[in-house]
Amino acid sequence: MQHSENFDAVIVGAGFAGLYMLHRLRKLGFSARVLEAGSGVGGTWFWNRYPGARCDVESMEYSYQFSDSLQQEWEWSERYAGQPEILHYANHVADRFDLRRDIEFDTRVAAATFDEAAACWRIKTAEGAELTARYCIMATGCLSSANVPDLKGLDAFRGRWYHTGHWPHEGVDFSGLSVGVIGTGSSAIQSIPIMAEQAEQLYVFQRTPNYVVPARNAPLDHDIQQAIKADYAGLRQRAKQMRNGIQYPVNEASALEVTEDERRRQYEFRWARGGLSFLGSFADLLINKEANDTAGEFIRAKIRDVVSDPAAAATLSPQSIFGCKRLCIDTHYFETFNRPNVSLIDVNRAPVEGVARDGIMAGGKLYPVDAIVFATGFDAMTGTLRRIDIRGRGGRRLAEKWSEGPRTYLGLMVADFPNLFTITGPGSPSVLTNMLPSIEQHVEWIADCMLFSQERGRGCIEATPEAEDAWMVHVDEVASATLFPLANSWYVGANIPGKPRVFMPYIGGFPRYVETCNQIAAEGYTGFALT
Ligand code: N01
Repeated sequence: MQHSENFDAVIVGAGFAGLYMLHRLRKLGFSARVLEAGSGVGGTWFWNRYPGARCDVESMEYSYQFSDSLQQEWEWSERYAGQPEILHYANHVADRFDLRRDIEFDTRVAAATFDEAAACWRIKTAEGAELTARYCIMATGCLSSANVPDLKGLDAFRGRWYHTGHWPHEGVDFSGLSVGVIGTGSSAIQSIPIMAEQAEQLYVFQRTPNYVVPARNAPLDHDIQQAIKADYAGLRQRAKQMRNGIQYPVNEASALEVTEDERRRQYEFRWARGGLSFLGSFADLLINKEANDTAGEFIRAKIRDVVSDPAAAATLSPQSIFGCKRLCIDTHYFETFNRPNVSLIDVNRAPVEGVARDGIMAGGKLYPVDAIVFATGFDAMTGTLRRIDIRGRGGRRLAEKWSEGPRTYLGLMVADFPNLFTITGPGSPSVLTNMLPSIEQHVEWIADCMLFSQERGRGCIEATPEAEDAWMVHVDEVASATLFPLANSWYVGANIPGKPRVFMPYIGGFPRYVETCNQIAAEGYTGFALT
């Protein structure tokens, strides 16, 4: 890359958000350059190559809709696409729309500084290049900064260790090895059954058990796929009416107003159907604790049915609020704990003390392992943005502004940071929705906003502090009307020691959010100032 190149926009990240942003801006005649830390496109699907990595949103919905020919021509092979297939799709999109020529790979953005005099962003890469751009668009993803616990002794460990979010591209063969997995979130729940088949011995270190429903993954029948494609617009439209942007039947009844038989029938129906539609079993599951408990107890009974050792079943049974952490979907997760080569360690009873040369120390005991897998998640939503040295007006640092938790207007812009956009930023529905439609909605809104600003003299557009304050109050209000903030989830930063406890995504629902964004744009970008 040449030094001091100048663009209308620099886009950080070549995942699904960055790819579409580039395509959209190009079509509107903006010059844009994407900077990507990895050596290929795909973002989360480029990095998360752990065994069993798969999307929990069905393939026909976890895909772009901006191009009808793209969605008509692409054939998905399974109900839920696996990581290799999604990465293949991202590469197909990059080639089909000739995106690579404007993407700089192996380039990590270290700093972005707003130059007030020149009204542009100066973006510095870790490799020493500098670019200037009127707009800086963060397409950095919500789950892209790995959280590796600071374990004493890890440096001296004689084996190899891995994080699920930075899995070696050549894969890992655990055959004949003793392996320790730390964490039991979505990534662990997908990878543990596969690692258990390979490894000689698998130790699973669990801090918090999770609610898990079966995925019921299966090959995607060609005729079913064709039938969906015949009315793809209809499916997309129905999905957009859903709170989380994913289409499934929602039962409007209260879990407490039906008979016990009817309640069980409804849960069994969802359990057999598989996937996230379990969340649609009853209308009050996520707002009424008593209703919520009925779903929790249904899943705990399923765990007791599957796991033959009652003590292990009890340890695997979550007591937390159902659905207020990301619901996990599995293929044979609980069954795996019936295998003779799998041991479950409850770190609440036997805290992990550190890593010794030959294994993991927990509860005063050495668990001998040849490899450690950290399935310990991410510094979600804010981690990546805070790690880049972003400075706005008056040299104000974003990390400092967000020291008590993220503050944005609509999850799209931050007051004092003109012409800086965050795709699916905190304060937007993002991780509570199907990410693909949320990304598309943001990309299109941002592109329109840039056009609006340009047509009025190519100045700066920025969120006003008042609009940001009011939006933050609203984000907090809608979250407080649900049970979500009560759960110790990464939505509130509970997984990262010292992270301020703030419910970060917007939980008012995708349709309401989209309507708000559209209305604000139609009114001439209320709450934004052209400067
Ligand atoms: O991470 P997580 P993930 N000592 O944060 C534990 C998406 N995703 O990578 O719950 C011991 O969920 C931690 O314990 P606790 C999806 O949105 C989607 O699995 O904090 N344990 C937890 O058990 C998902 O929600 C898909 O008490 C420690 C685990 O590590 C998000 O990514 C697949 C620990 C981390 O779970 C993140 O999922 C995969 C410590 N020091 C991911 N620190 C699908 O689409 C953390 N833990 C299916």
